[in-house]
Amino acid sequence: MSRGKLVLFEGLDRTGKTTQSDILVERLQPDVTLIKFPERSTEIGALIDRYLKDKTFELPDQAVHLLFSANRWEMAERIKQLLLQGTHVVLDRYVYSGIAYSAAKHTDKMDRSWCLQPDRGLPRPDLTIFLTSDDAENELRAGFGEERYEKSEFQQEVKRQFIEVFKALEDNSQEQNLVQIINITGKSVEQVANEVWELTEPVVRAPTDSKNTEILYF
Ligand code: NYM
Ligand code: MG
Repeated sequence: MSRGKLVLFEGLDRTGKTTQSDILVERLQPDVTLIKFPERSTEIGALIDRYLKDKTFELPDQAVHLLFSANRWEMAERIKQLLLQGTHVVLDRYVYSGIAYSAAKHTDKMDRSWCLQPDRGLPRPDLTIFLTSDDAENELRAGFGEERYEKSEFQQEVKRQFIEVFKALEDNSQEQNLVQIINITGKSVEQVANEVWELTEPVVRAPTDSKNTEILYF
């Protein structure tokens, strides 16, 4: 049996990741599970949720980074088991968000390579779709600004960090085309969903060979 595929949506806040992951999950029914990070329902997730919502709740940047990573690790075994039993897993944010948002803070010594270390060994997506928009379009969307990090200047720095992380990880990888970029500017939800499907269909339909039975890892 071929394993399920791991498909990840990344992007800035309010770029439609959640909408697009919901649509993709509908298309991949019935053997598919959606996992969103941060997974706010665990105890670690509850701390993260409080940190994001309560701007007076302070934690050292390093500690926050490790909490986000720990939150992925507590779901890692579940993700592996789902893939091995042939279920596709769609992720709404993951390792790249972890690195991009933390590195954008420019905390001393906390560069991108520091940020990647705690995530080493996590299952690696077969396809990552980065939803991006022309400058600041995401900030006009409803709800922007409610949580920590949802500030114009910071988002631009996160965007820059995302691009750098993708470049660095692609260069070090044997795999090709693991990261695809969709610019959503001026596109309808349906148009973006169609582009997502064009990228995803070949990946989920890939034949069973060794590349498709073994899980990739960061
Ligand atoms: N975020 C998310 C991080 O800073 N590090 C991470 O590892 C992850 C997964 O959480 N502004 C940030 C990015 C978002 C915030 O995510 C909440 P969402 O998708 O808006 O619920
Ligand atoms: Mg958000």
